[in-house]
Amino acid sequence: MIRNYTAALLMSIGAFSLPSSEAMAEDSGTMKSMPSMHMDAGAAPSGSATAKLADLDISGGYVRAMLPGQPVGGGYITIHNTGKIDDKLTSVTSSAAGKVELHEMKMEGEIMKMREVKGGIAIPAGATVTLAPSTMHMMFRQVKAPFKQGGKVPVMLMFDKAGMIDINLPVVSAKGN
Ligand SMILES: [Cu+2]
Repeated sequence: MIRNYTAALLMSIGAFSLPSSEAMAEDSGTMKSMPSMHMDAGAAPSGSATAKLADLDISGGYVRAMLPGQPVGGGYITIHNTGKIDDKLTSVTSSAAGKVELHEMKMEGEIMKMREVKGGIAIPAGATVTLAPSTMHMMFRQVKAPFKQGGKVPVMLMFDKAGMIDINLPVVSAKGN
C-alpha cells in the first residue's frame, strides 16, 4: 500500500513533465490508480449524497479531496433499482470538470488498473450497483479547481430509462472519510 501510494504520487508529479496529464492517461489506456482510489472500499462516509429518481434510489454519493499534483478526481455512488425495468447509467457530467468518465478497477497481478467502462454501467431491475474505490468510480478530468474537503461537486447523472438528475456530491478527505 505504501509503495503503491509512493508510485502513484511520483507518477502524478511526473505528469508535469508530460505535455499533459490527460495525454498520459489516454495513451496508456490503463494507468495505475491514483492514491486515493485504491483504498479498501468501506461504507460511504457520513453526509454522503442521496436522491430519488423514478425507480432509482441513489445514495452514498461523494468525491474525495485531491492531493497536490493529482491530475484527476474520483467520485463514488450507489444506485438501487427498485423497479422492474433494467436501466443504465449512461453518462455523468459536471460543471466542476471538463469531462467525467465511468471507470472500473481491475487487479492485474499486484497492480490495480483502471479502464473506462464503454457504453455505461448497467443498473439491472432489482439490483444495487455500487461505485466504490475497489470496483468502479466516476473519474473527473480537466478539473477546474482541485476538490477540497468540505466542498461540493455538482454532477448530473444520466440514465437510459429514468432520465437525468442533478446531485451535489460532498468532498470528503483524500482518504475517503
Ligand atoms: Cu479512473
